[in-house]
Amino acid sequence: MKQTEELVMSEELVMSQEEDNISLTRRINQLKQEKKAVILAHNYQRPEVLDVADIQGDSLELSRAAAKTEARVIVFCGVRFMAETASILCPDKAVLLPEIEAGCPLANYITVDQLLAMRQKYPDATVVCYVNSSAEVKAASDICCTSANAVRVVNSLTEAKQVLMVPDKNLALYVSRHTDKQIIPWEGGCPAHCQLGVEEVLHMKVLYPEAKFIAHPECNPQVLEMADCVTSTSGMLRYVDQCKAKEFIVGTEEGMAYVLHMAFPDKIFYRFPHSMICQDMKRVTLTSIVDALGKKQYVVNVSDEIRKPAMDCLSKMMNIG
Ligand code: CIZ
Repeated sequence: MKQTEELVMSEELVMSQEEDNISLTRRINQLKQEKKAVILAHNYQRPEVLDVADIQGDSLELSRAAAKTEARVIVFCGVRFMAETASILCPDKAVLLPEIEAGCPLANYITVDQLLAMRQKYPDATVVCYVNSSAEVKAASDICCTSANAVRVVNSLTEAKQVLMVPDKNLALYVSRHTDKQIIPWEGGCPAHCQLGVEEVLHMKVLYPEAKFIAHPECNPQVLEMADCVTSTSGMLRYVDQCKAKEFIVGTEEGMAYVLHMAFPDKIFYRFPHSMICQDMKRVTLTSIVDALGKKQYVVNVSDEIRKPAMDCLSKMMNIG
């Protein structure tokens, strides 16, 4: 096939994809009204999914939005632990996860039995679980944290000398540099963040010497040492807003570059070429949202037995902020 023919074909494909997205978006908006639903989307979702969301943000912001909403149905465009969190906070609402297989490899690093065994090994330790954990693990922990408030949460534990942090080792190591408490990390990590290496960061810094490097605390410690700012996705939005720089290298899941671009169209955001992609986050599509609303699927429930202690763990965090 000649190059011009190929170009025409790919332009046609893009146009037909755009038309599909317009009609799917229309359908989603209709269904949303009919079902009195709200759509929440995590910052790592696909651009077209972020575009149909009523609220986008990080886990903490979305948890707060879920707790406040008047809607009867919450469509959670994210991964399972996020929908579980919304269900724990809003037991009287139907929480839908559009893709049943959207899980979190980081959350899967620890089971409740492993956590209980660690509690026996360190009976004096306070257990802080990252929000990327199952409802059962939250129920067996003392307090939850997100990447936005992890340091604040740990430092709020005035009585605790020893803190067991699960399941993200890099986040735990990052917190240990900002507290005088003894942190015991769990050996878990986010595959998308852990794959980012020093060499790739150096390469980008050489290509874009004026750019600030912003990195998520789920990245490896050596990578974090190279960052101008280490923060959560909501923290990245605040940092870029306050920073005079015009260019940024984005050290987190690649979806965040789109969120930053939409918020600051005058600034430039570089993704890593071997992108940091969370395949689970990308499972949700406009079609799966239409199906979620139309067929009321997939309902995420948390049993009362788990919900009560998990709620306790989440409320303690939310009271800290
Ligand atoms: O807290 C979250 O939502 C996660 C998983 C990352 C971030 O920093 O937004």
